Order: sequence, then structure tokens, then C-alpha cells
Amino acid sequence: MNKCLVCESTFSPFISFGDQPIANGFLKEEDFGKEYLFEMKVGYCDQCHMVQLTEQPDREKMFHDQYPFYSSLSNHMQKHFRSEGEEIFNSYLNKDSFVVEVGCNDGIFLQYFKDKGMKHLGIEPSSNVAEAAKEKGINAWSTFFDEDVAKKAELEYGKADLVFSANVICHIPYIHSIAKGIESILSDKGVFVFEDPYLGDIIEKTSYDQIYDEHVFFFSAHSVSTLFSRHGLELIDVKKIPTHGGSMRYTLARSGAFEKSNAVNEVLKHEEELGLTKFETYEKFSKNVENSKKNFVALLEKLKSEGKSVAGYGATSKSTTVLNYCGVGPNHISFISDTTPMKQEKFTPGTHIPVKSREYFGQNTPDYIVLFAWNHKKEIIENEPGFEGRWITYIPDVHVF
Ligand code: DWN
Ligand code: SAH
Ligand code: ZN
Repeated sequence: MNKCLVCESTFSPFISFGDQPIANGFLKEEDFGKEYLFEMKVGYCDQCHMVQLTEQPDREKMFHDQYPFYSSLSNHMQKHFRSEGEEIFNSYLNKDSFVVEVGCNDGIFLQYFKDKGMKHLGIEPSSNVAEAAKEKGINAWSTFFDEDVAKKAELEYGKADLVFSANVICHIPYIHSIAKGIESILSDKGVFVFEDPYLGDIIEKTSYDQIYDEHVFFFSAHSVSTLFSRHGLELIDVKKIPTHGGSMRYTLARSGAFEKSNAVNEVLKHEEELGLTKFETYEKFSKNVENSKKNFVALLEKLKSEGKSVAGYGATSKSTTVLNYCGVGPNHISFISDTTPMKQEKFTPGTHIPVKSREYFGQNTPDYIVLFAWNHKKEIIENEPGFEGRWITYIPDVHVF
């Protein structure tokens, strides 16, 4: 039995992915023997509806001065965050507002507010990416956000009119400290807006690759409203967004400060219909994941027996779960192409597939390529008009296109 990180009720896991390494722990050959592994299991708490990992590595093992994910490498994501900044500004802010971002990475979201000359602060523990933000003139503190850091930020800059966070809140197990910090720094009419991969999409698409060490929570409107209402924050709006393979944007404010949009009740109702509040849904998901693995391995085996060459596109965190869970290594996939300099000439965590540059891919074109960065499909297909091989995906099921 495990204890819920939100409400402390006990629950049993519904799936195990076996031993998994640090998803972003790309490594050199001399470090192959020293990898940290943990058993990755996921459970559903029927008391507060939170889907969660039962165990997560220490935060310093994942977020440090060599964190290899740089948000701004995707042009589509840059556009997404610029228009999102604009939308939030028009709805809730003015030029004198103060904006705080939890997990600003290389500054992809704060850039818009910096360009407007607005007061802002990014809090980002991975110092290499925080440094990249600072080089763009963004004001950032390189530390883990929590209740104490929120107090320090308030002392130095005052109350925040917007606390924003994208793809970060679902990474933080000490969630009550985060909620308390946000509640304390928000101004009376301030809003807390955050987005994360949506549980409904994960279930519908069998996108089990969203499950890896960094993602401790898989949110729904049910779990988010239950969690934050314990801290006096009310879910006032929700919006489905297409990023990261299907996400939800949640807007919260002090209870009673704003009228609640109809969208909240609509999504809550939709979640009941999807079965997100029923354990059986997760048992079924677990079976779908096993099937996905069987089909993925069978396809790679078949291509191998036919003598076809297969590579990968995008050395994502998500691919670490797929490769390790399916037991797929350099025998099946000869290399993975990725534009991140910090990942290139290293090997994938656990399975040790070489990561190569886009130029290398251009010179070593395979017959088939597995799209591990499937969430960037549109951008990638646009960028690769000359690729004459076939693409493989495993979302929502294993197929070639
Ligand atoms: O939640 C998280 C999200 C925001 O980002 C983090 N925990 C870690 C990370 O997850 P991911 O690694 O699964 O993210 P992406 O955005 O799917 O990673 C894309 C990878 O593909 C990057 O390494 C860059 C690479 N890439 C590429 O080689 N060519 C990306 C694009 C768009 C390209 O054209
Ligand atoms: N917001 C960016 C980055 C997401 S990657 C985007 O959407 O693209 C997840 C980020 O969360 C990493 O940069 C990591 O360093 C940061 N992070 C992890 N724990 C955190 C914490 N306690 N406070 C602030 N940021 C945190
Ligand atoms: Zn719970």
C-alpha cells in the first residue's frame, strides 16, 4: 500500500514499468555501470482522484546544472507561450502587474513580459537553463520554488498578480508547500494559471510515455480542484490545449474573487464520462499499455528480420519510459536524432542508444524512424520534407505512416 501525496489515504498501484533510470540522464559510455534505477509504479487515490507515482527520485538527481531540456528549441512552443502570455495579459493584467513563473526554464514564457518592460521573476532550479534565461535579460532565481522561496520573493518584489507555471507543477511532490507559497504571494485579484499534460489525453491515447520520473502527478480537473481548494484556491477556468500531446490549462484564484466559468463544470462532467474517477479505467489503461508494448516490439522485430534500418527522432524524456519498458536498445534502433547539443554524442538512459545531431541523421538516413517527439509532429514533419523513409509512431496505437 502507498500513501497519497495529497490526502494521505492509502492506495495500491495499478501499473509497474519495472526499473527505470533518470529520464533525462543522458550519459557517456564510461558511466554505463553507475546508473541510478528505481521501480516506477503509478496509482490512483480514490479519495482525492489524484493519479501519481508511488516513488520519485530525489529532486537533485533530476534538476541540476546539467538539465538537458531547453524549452526554446521548439519554434511552435515559442509561439504557443507568446500567445498565451498575450491572452493572460489581456484577461487579467496591466503593465504594472507583477508576474512570477515557477520553472521558467530558458525563459520561453517570461520573454513576452520582459519585452513589455513588466516586473517579473522566474524561479528555476536547473541552473544551466536558468542561466540561459538570464542571458536573455530575464530576471531569474536559480532555486526550487516552495513556500519559503515565495515568502522571500514577496519580501523583495511584493504580491504577484499572476503566478504562471507550465509543465512544472506536475513535477513537484511537496505540493502543499507549493500551494501555500502560491496562495501567500498572490494579490487579492491575482490568478494562478498552470498547464500540464492532461490525464484524460493520457488515458484516451494510451500515451504512457508521459509517465517518467519527473512527472509525479497526472492531473485532471477533479484532482486539481480538490487539491487547491484545501488552500483557499478555486478552479475558475479550464481550457484544453494541444501542447505536449494534449494538456489542460487551469486558472485558479482566491475563492469568490472571480466568477467560475461554465467550462469547469463541463470538463468535470466529461471526466466522469471518461471514467477518470473509476479504478477500472486505470486497469483498462494498464492492459492497453501492455498491448502497445507487444505491438511496438513486434514491429521492430519484423523490420529487423527484413534487414531494415531504424532510427529515432527526438531523444525525449518520454522515450526513456518506452525504451526501458519495452526493452528496446541499440539492437533495434541504431541512433536517435536530437537538436539538443547537451544530449548529442551521449547515450539514452538505461538502454544506451547513441544520440546524434540532425546533421548525422541527414547523412545516415534510415528506412524507418520512430517519432519519439510525437507531440511536435507538425513542426517536425514541416522541418523534414526531404525524408523519404517511413515514420513509426506508437500514439494512439503502433503504426507506420
Ligand atoms: O515536462 C517536461 C516537458 C515540458 O519537456 C519535462 N519534464 C521534460 C521535457 O519533456 P520531453 O523531453 O519529453 O520534451 P519534448 O519537448 O517532447 O522534447 C523534444 C526533444 O526533441 C528535445 O530533445 C528536442 C528534440 N527536437 C528535435 O530534435 N527536433 C525537437 C524538435 C521540435 C525538433 O524539430
Ligand atoms: N516551463 C518550461 C519547462 C518545463 S521542464 C516548459 O513548459 O517548457 C520542467 C522544469 O521544472 C525544469 O526546468 C525544472 O528545473 C523545473 N522544476 C522542477 N522542480 C521545480 C521547483 N520546485 N520549482 C521550480 N521549478 C522546478
Ligand atoms: Zn488522495
